[in-house]
Amino acid sequence: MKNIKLVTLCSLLLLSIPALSAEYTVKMLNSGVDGMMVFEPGYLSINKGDTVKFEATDKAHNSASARGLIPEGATPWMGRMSQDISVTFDTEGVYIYECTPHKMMAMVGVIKVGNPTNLADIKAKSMLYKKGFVMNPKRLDKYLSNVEG
Ligand SMILES: [Cu+2]
Repeated sequence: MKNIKLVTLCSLLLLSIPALSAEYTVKMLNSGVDGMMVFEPGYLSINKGDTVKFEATDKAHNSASARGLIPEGATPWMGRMSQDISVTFDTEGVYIYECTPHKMMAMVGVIKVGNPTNLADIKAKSMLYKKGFVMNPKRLDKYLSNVEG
């Protein structure tokens, strides 16, 4: 009898795991708290298995993972212009993403999923990436500074 109760309890615990994953929303905006052409919030700290919905609040934006600036083994994404896209993060680490037409204006964002084991690598690689920005050169550094080592 005791064993049956234990098995039941374990089953209930297993069933409850998916309910723990959360969904976040990041807005694509022409103007926000961090300036013109921004993702808001531009920095997010989430857990493995959580989902982020990039919302086309303003039009003519998209969300795409920055080439080579996501954890090894993670799946890249490329949202369509002016459309929402939901991305579930199953690989831990630091991700940089961008709006394809406004990357030059530093319309970029950072998501930390669980343990940021690739932070040093991302910081090093972002040096070259930032050279493509013609405005808001400090924005990406500001977001990256939120990632606790
Ligand atoms: Cu944009």
